[in-house]
Formats: sequence, C-alpha cells, structure tokens
Amino acid sequence: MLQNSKDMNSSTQRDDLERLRTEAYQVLKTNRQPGSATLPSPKQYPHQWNWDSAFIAIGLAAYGDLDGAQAEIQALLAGQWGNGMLPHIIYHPDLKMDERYFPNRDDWGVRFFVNTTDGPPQGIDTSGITQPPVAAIAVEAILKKRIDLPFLETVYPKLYRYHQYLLTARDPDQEGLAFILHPWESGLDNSPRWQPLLDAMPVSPEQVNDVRQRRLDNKGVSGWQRPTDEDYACYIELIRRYRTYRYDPVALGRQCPFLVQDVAFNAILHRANAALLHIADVLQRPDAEKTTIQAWRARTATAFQNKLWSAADGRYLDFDLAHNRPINQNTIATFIPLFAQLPSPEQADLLVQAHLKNPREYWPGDVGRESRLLIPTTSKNNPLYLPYNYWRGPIWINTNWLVIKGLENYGYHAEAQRVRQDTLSLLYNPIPNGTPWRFWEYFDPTNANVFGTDGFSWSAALAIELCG
Ligand code: 9WN
Repeated sequence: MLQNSKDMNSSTQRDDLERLRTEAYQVLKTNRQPGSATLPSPKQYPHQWNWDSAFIAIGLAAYGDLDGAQAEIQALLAGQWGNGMLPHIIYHPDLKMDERYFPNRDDWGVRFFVNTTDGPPQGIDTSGITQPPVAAIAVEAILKKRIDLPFLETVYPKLYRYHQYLLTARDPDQEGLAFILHPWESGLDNSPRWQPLLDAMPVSPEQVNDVRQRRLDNKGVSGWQRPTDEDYACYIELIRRYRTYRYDPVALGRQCPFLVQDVAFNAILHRANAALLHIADVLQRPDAEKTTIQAWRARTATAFQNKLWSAADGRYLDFDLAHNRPINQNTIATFIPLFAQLPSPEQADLLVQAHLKNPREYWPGDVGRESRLLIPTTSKNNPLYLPYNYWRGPIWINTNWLVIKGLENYGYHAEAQRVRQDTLSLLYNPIPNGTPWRFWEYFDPTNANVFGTDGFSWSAALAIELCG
C-alpha cells in the first residue's frame, strides 16, 4: 500500500509505481476506440468528452505514446464548431451508444438549430456546450516531448479559434473572463457553487419525473453518488432553453438563467493561453497574434484581482452574471488559480495556509468534520459538503493533479508531495488475485471508499503523469 514519502523511495514502491504506469496505460488502451478517441469509461460515459481527452493526452504523452496523444487531440478538435466552440461531448459514431447515455445526441438538437457555418462539422454529432479548455495545455505537454511541426500547425489555429470564441462570444464585455452557461461546462457538475442558481430555476414536478425516467447515469452507479433528479431536471431545462435560442451566444448572454464567470474554468483558460503562446512561439506565428494572446492574459489577470478576489474571504469567488453578484461557496475551485499562477505570493500563501491547510476546510484532521485524505472537492465546513456525492466532497484525480501543479508553481513542495501521495494511495485498491490498480472515478476523503465507475480514463492518465 502506498503510504508515505519514505515508502515512495523504497524499491517495492518503485516496482509498484512501475506496475501502476503499465496498468494505467492498459486502461487507456482498453478505453480507446479503434482509429478514434478514448472513452472516459465505456460503461458510464460511452462517448468522447472534451477535458477528459485533454487529460488523457497528457497521460499518454507522459507515458511516451506521443502518436496516441496527438491522435486524441486531433479527434477532439475534429468536433470543433464553425464558431470556434469545442463541444463537451462528441458522440460515438455508433448510434447504439445512445441507449447507454442520457442526454443523447438528438436531445441537443444542434443540427436543427445551428446553421452549418456556425455549428458542428458535417457527419459529427456533438453536444451544444463546452468544457474547461485543457486542450492547449495537453498540446504543450506533447510538444515538450516532441516537436512535430505538421501536428502543431494543424492544431494551433483550431486552439486559437477556440480561445478566441471563449474570449469574445463568452466575454461580451471584454473582461478577460469567459462565462459558462451550464453546470456541465464547469466539469464540476454538481458543485455547491451552482446550487443557488439551480434553486432559483423553475422546473416542474413533471420535468423532474421525466428525467427520473430517462436518466441512465444512476443505473450502473448508485444514485446516492450522483446528482439528484432535481439537479438533472435543471440540466435538461437549460438544454431546452438553448435549443429555443438556437444556440445564439448573444441571446444566451442576455437570457440564460445560468451565466457564470467560473474561477476554475477561467484559471484553466489563463494557463491554456500561456500554452497557446508557447505553441505560437515554436511556430513563429505573427507578432500580432501573440500580442492578442498576451492581451487576453493581461485582461484575465486584472479581472482575477479586481473582480474575483475577495479580500474579506481570502479567496476568489465565482461571479453570477445573471443576478450580478458573487457566489460565495468554498470549494476546490479556490485552489485552481494556483495552477495558472494568478495569485500573488501573498494571496497564494493565504490560499494554502488559511484554506488548504485548515482542518476545518480541507486538511485532514478531526476538527469539525473529520477527513483523512486530500483534497475534498468541497470545503468540509460548507453545509453542502457530502463526502460520497460526486463533486460535493469526494476527491477527484484531475482536481488533485491541477492543485499539485499549482502548489509546485509556488514552491509548496511538501504540500504538493502530500497531495500526490494521497492521490497515488487512493488509486491503489487491491482486489484478491487481480490488478490492484482499479482507477476509480472519485473517492471518499474520510475513508478512501471508491465511487463511480472503475477503469476511468483520466484517473489512469494522470496517475501516469504523477509517476513522473
Ligand atoms: C456530464 C466524463 C464527464 C466529465 C465531467 C463529469 C461527468 C458528465 C456526466 O463525466 O460529467 O458532462 O454525465 O455526469 O462531471 O467532468 O468530463 O468523464
């Protein structure tokens, strides 16, 4: 069992890490579709997801499978809309997969409502919303291992147009903050941050009943680990509205009841713009283009300081544009700006000392609500914290990975090492006569119970990256 950093250096431990890498790669190979992308989980998520593919590419690059990493990114970018948006789901070409995931491709109605110049490419079925833009970060991880100019030349313009879409259509006031318009766009779907907005959304008992009938996500995985039917009714109601607005970003920007400048999403975008700049340098793109990317970054940095930082709380708050007010919910999003080097050293110190290392909030200990492992996705003193429910408290490997990188950016090596150690120990789940590495989806910070689906791709991919 992976226990502490002393163990990490023992030869048994090194053997374990080597096995972990091998078995993690095996999971990615199993989940990869022939000639196409890697599914997050063939059982639970049988299509291609946006930020999953980016994390998967990061893991493949760390393993040395650079062709696989590049193919993953190319499959993702193949789904890009004419207006630059990179959809959060690219549906599997096999229509039979629609029996295994709700909502299915027809529920989005994008083909009917988006004209062909703005919408999805011919012959590719997608959702109508996006997800945190990790793709450029994945491409940078690939280029650090191998500079394949034809690959970079193919993907760079698409990444540029994606970021441009986010910082224009999703940022009409040019604040340097893209808005998200659905909880699924955050990737942290039922985060307590969205609860006040969903509570304010009128959905009828019939709508709740309808999604109760149609939901598939809580069949293979127990319902108590998943969002509620009421949350799902809101998710589907939002999709219904987007169809009504024909996915027109201007209409959406004015009328959508869920319009949020999400701290985590925008921190990832800021870091992704640094990656884009790096790729632009390698490709010797025109100065004007690089100046634009620098201007995006400057605007975002200013907005994080002037708009999202709350001195009273010592952390960043999401901003609810629909109701013109900050959202004050303490969650894992608190630490994602470290990944993008947005906080000043003083702000970083506050985030780490006052929040991460506070046993009432995130750090293990038995002050208030007890926990043993890092990092719960919701602060333990948040009334909406639930250690077993999806993004309400369980530990996820991708958020841990983002925070580990963030802590390292600021020299918090001991804390980063502690999170890394917990992450690897969670992935180790021995079963008799079988593989001990099961790569579950999420984990209980109080007792290491495993949740969701096993063989989950980004758990495997980021495990590889964390093995170094
Ligand atoms: C909805 C695929 C995705 C992840 C998200 C995670 C979950 C989907 C769902 O699975 O969301 O997009 O059906 O619950 O919350 O982050 O990308 O792994």
